[in-house]
Amino acid sequence: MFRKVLVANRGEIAVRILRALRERRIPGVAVYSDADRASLAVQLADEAAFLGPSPSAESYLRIDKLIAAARAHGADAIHPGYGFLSENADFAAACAAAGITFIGPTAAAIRALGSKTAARQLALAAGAPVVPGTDAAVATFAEAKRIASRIGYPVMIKAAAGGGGKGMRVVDSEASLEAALRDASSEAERSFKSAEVYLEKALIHPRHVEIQLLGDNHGNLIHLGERECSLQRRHQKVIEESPSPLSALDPDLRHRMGEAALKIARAAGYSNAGTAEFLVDHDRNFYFLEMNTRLQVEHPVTELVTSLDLVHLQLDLAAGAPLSLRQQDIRWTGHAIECRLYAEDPANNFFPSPGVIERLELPSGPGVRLDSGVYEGWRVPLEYDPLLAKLAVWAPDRPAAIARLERALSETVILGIRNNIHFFRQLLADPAVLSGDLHTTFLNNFHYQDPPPPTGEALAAALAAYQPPSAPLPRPRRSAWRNS
Ligand code: MV4
Repeated sequence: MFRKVLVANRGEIAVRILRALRERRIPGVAVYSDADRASLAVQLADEAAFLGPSPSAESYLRIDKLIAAARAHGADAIHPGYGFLSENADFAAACAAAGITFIGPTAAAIRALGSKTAARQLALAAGAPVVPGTDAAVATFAEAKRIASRIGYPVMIKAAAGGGGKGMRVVDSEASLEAALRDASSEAERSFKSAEVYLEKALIHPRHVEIQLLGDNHGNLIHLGERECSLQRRHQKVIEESPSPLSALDPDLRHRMGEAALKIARAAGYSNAGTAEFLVDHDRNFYFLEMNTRLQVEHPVTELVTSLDLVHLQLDLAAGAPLSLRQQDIRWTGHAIECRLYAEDPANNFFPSPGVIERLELPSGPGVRLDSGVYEGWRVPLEYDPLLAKLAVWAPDRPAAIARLERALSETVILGIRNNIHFFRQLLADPAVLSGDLHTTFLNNFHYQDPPPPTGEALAAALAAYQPPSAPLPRPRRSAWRNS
């Protein structure tokens, strides 16, 4: 096992990984930028390394500084978390070159899956279903026209180097194909420094279902079932759950998607944790979209239904241990749902709302799991994604899980910054969400309303209960989990 592990990330995921390291009695090194000097991760870590100024480009995205910090602290492995450099093949390669274990797949596997067209070809060759479309980037308008009329409109133009919706266009008819190709291609060039685009048949109101994978360095691969992530806003996931409500209708779906995901992972020589993303249509046909070569934000819902710890498993696998679990050992129990608590203003187009958390009451009780990266008095920096915490619940079935999540949200208080708690409370009351009839464009037509201000008795009670925050910052540094 590793001597010491550097966590090349920030926020709740850095805390999540440091917790696993502490449980393994492996010293953990946090990293921080100027804005994160007093972060929860820094407080909880055994050691901490300063990276530089707050902008990510000068701190969390600097491969050279991260490798130097790992060396200086004697870390023999780096966990990249999600986002930042987690899917950067050059970072994985730089770690390997420095004799540091990158806790994730090999640089070669990351590279092979990084191009969406290459990943499509790999899936096709492996016999997994992909959306009808082109096998490679389209070179000319004439070619695009031919392919589009073969697969039928509407078609979707996507960036080969993309992902996450950038450079994507839906085209309803040939008349708008040429302009859309030009737009998508120049957006792709600007965003990914590659103008390559390809075509797929556009699915109408698809669901987004993904399969969690685990592989060792000895060719063994298993899947841990699915997560449904159809509730998204502008390609940002809002709620994730496992199992997918579809599994209730079609118990065999998990098995078939799992097998498809495993074929793709085998073909890519995949190891460690990863996720195969699929679109699912109204007839429950599924199509491979892309592979995420990292631990995902929503991994807790899989952990809750499988009773496994993905970060512990990542550590074992990265250290070279053979998979300790066989596919037939995996059992799924109950239902888990997660929502992402953000410093953002749902009444103002979800605009980020950085600032000081004046008061923080987080929920607990049966079946509640909180992965938080913040504390009362913490200033949410404006430089990064304003995710505060993930609230995940487990219950025996989906209705009970939704009720539990509502209960937990009702216990949650975040003052000082705008946040999306009330948005979730409204969303969970929506009949479509309650019935599980979800799709990726659902939130385009969901209209949030701020709650009315409290009046009368409620206001009087709130005022009576209110205690102004007592000079909160900075909180005394915790000495490695012992409360000071
Ligand atoms: C699609 C699609 C419909 N048809 N592809 C969006 C992000 C990128 N990873 C793939 N995306 C989509 N690809 C075809 N052929 C609809 C989407 C899509 C979507 C996918 C997953 C989650 C949320 C989404 C929201 C809008 C569109």
